Amino acid sequence: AIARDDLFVHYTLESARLGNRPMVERRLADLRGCFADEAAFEAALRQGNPLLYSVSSVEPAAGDGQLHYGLGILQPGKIGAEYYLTKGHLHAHRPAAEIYVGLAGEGAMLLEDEATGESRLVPLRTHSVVYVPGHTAHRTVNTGAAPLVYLGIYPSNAGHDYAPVAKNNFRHVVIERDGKPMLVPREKK
Ligand code: S6P
Ligand code: ZN
Repeated sequence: AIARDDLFVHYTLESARLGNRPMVERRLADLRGCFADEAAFEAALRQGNPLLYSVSSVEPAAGDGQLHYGLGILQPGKIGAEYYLTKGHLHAHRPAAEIYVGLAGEGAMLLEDEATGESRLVPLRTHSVVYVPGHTAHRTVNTGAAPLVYLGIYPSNAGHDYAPVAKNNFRHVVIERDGKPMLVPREKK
């Protein structure tokens, strides 16, 4: 049977931690290559190596039909004009979809269809749910001034594949223009 503390898990929005599960932390230095403005990235890194996001996960059981979930907290900030973001990934099991529930803060999900390259920017905020289809690279961005807290629920066999995003990044970037988030094509290097 599934352990009792996997049947009921408490969290707070302040710590954004699921029970006592370990927090995986991603700092600025871990995001090398993700941001469009490399000079701004290196300049920011010379000032320090702040925590950008952390995720704690609950994995009650593996196997067909089972679910895992993770609670993420992404800090507000920008590198150049580009909002703080998560690395982004495809699921190793490509058909695996995911549900994101916004719990606090204001942000968006950048979705990119692996087959067509079509990009979409979908708001992620309190009282909203985002459906991430299978075969879709997904990255979370914080477009607000407060931490963005969200829950991601996914099939236990989804897995992470970071390699395609590490190699090609996303085709679009989410930047602030005139105080508002905007999706623009990434400039070719
Ligand atoms: C897992 C889910 C999230 C992310 C988290 C961190 O399928 O999409 O829990 O892992 O938002 O992002 P990333 O891209 O660093 O794993
Ligand atoms: Zn995912």
